Amino acid sequence: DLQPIRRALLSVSDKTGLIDLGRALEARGIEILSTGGSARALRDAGIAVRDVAEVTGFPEMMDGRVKTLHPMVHGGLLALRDDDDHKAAMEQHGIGAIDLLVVNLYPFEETVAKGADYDTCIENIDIGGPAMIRAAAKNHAYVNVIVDVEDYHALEAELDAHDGQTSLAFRKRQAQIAYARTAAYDVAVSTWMAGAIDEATPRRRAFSGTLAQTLRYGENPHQAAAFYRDGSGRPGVATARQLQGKELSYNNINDTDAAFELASEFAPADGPACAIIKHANPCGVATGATLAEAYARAFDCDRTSAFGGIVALNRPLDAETAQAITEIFTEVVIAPGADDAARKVFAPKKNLRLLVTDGMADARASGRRWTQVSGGFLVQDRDGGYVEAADLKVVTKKAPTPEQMADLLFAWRVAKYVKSNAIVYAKDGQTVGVGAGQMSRLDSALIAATKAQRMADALGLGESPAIGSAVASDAFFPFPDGLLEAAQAGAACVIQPGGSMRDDEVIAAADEAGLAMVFTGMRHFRH
Ligand code: 93A
Repeated sequence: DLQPIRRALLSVSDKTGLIDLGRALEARGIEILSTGGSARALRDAGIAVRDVAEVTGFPEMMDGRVKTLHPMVHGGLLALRDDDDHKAAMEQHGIGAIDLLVVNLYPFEETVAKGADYDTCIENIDIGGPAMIRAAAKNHAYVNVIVDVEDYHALEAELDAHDGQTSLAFRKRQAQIAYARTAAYDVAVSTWMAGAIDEATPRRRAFSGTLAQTLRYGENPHQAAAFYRDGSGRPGVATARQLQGKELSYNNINDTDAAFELASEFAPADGPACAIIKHANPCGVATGATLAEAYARAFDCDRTSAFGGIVALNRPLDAETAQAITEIFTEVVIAPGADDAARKVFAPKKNLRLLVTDGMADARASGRRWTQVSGGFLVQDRDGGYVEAADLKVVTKKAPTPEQMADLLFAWRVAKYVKSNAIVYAKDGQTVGVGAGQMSRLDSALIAATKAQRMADALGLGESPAIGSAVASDAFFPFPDGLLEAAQAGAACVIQPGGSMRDDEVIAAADEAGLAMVFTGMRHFRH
């Protein structure tokens, strides 16, 4: 299974680590072939290199579009070393075996991310690189292929371990990585093209990811799991830096995502906001004059459920907020930064995970979300839906006051992140009762009212905070019952999409109960 390396071809866009690798190969007496820029870099460092152009007998041409696409290269990568026909062909055409291929591709993904124009993106589609990678990976019985700078050291360690040779197991693993790379590369190209031609539902669609972390287990301990990055670079749990705490679990990641996305609904410029998530649902969301106040108010909504929760903030964590958070058991805190004083407060809490992001996510950004079903998957635009006061239609005799309008919009934004059927009571920029995930909207309304009563009991309030509150429903009330339950709980105003066959009945019930009600014309199902 061991194969020696006598000749290598190095062709890399990212020159990181190239010189060290070149030296290590040269020291082993390996002949090095290389393309234009890579050859120059190696030569400048005093490493002996042969130009691929000399091997092929063709100059690099057409702006480099054709440099390695030649039988002298591909024959050297693909030939079966032990096959008489292949050996004869190599001899007849003077093709030398290439035992090691080190390639990293034109930076297509980075070029797109930089917002480059169409032609620049096209020019950054690497053709020769993937062709060589796929050829070398196919012939892994003999050939090594390395596509990640990260794996240069692994290659050197492998050569050290096997007296200058590589094992089949190593070559196979690298071949698998190589095909994942070329596949992901083409996914990036295809996804970019779908965007460029403005096609949301292309006939064929591919996804790819890069391993961020293998997880100890999935949703339950008997399920294996891993966490992948999609390469979009969007601020969030996948790209956050973990500053302290235990390894994130599958459920942590899922909940942290929900928490951060919800906190991102509140622009930092509009003031501090905090969301606390349990089992992917908000158990408290609030704004405040300070971040610590926002946290305290979010916590007050449902102190019981907040235990072991995930906290997301829309501003960098400060010491006062950090102090308050450490007073109960919290799994994860995610924020767009944390100052030194806050980090000091957290430091002794070894298990508490602190994640910092590069800013907040754009709540209205486009993008796609996908979910698997047996035998397929569903793809949809992410829910970037957003309403402002001007979009709302008052449908009752009573119109909401400006304060009520603010609470309606607040409750609505939170409801978007509550599993359907979602009912959210809110007052003064604070959730006071959340009903999530019930099969009947009436049950969600009842649960939210019960939660509000529990909040009153826990805080020793004289009356339910739902009294005088705004209530949001993620989808229309199909019957007046859910709405009447909200009125019964004390809600003074209602925000809901409208659009039910019985809207007239629901509006009449609202008028009768003395409620102000607005329609958004937009639904926020979340399943
Ligand atoms: O333009 S290409 O698609 N045509 C080729 O024949 C080719 N061969 C290698 N791009 C090609 N490459 C790529 O050039 C490699 O994948 C690598 O990313 C880059 C290295 O070029 P240089 O050594 O000139 O910096």
